Amino acid sequence: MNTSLEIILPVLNEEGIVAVSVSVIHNFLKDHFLDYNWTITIADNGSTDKTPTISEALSNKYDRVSHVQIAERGRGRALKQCWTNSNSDIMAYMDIDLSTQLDDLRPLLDSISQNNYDIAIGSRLINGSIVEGRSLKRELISRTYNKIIQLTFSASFNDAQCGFKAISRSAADQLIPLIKDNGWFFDTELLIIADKSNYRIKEIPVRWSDDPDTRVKVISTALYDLYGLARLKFGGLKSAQTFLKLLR
Ligand SMILES: Nc1nc2c(ncn2[C@@H]2O[C@H](COP(=O)(O)OP(=O)(O)O)[C@@H](O)[C@H]2O)c(=O)[nH]1
Ligand SMILES: [Mg+2]
Repeated sequence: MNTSLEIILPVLNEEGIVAVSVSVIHNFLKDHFLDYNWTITIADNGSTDKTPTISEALSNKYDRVSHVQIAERGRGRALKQCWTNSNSDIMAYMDIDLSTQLDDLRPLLDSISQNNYDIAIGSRLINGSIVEGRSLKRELISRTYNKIIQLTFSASFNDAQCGFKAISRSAADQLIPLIKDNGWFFDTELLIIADKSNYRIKEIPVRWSDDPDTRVKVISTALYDLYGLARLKFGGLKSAQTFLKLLR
């Protein structure tokens, strides 16, 4: 039986690109992912433009596309809710601006379905990755942030923040209830707790072409991320690990 797969597309005020991107992703999956039983979910929380109306129209146009509307903002909140409600064997998400080339989806998903990894993440910071158009400011903040994670938590992964990730059903069931953050720190929190609790994380080098149109407030997000790391270091990680030990 084919592995079931749900791809979540988190969106916030993306009326300019959501229709084109969904159509590109839909056609790509139709052509190249016959061996997966895939669906696409557009997850919107907080859009004030025409994104909800366009997303609803897309869910009517394509059988395998659906649209969920979540009351409060936060990309982490959207992923948590969708991953928790999903019935699929694998859940993935990607940024709607398609910064990561879709060709990188195959190794991401197969590492979970074929090679028994729990989580697979796109990485812009390992050998083999190609990054175009990223500003010096984003590049420096990203490298420094990931270095801090490695030094503080001896993490085995190199890029916590790439918007291109997948997780197995069982890992999501165990890990998602432990993730406190509902915003941008969600990814880092998930990865650190998983890594330190010996879940298997596969890092896939990606080809990333940066879209300068961003929802991220870079400086305040970086400060908030540091606060999140401190929260994990001074208690949060330990309590999550204790809980997981009881569970496994
Ligand atoms: N559902 C949801 N999606 C969001 C939110 N904030 C950002 N996104 C989406 O997250 C993805 C990455 O955002 P983007 O601004 O491209 O981040 P960047 O590439 O790091 O600058 C895009 O698909 C956004 O529409 C949010 O609060 N809720
Ligand atoms: Mg982007």
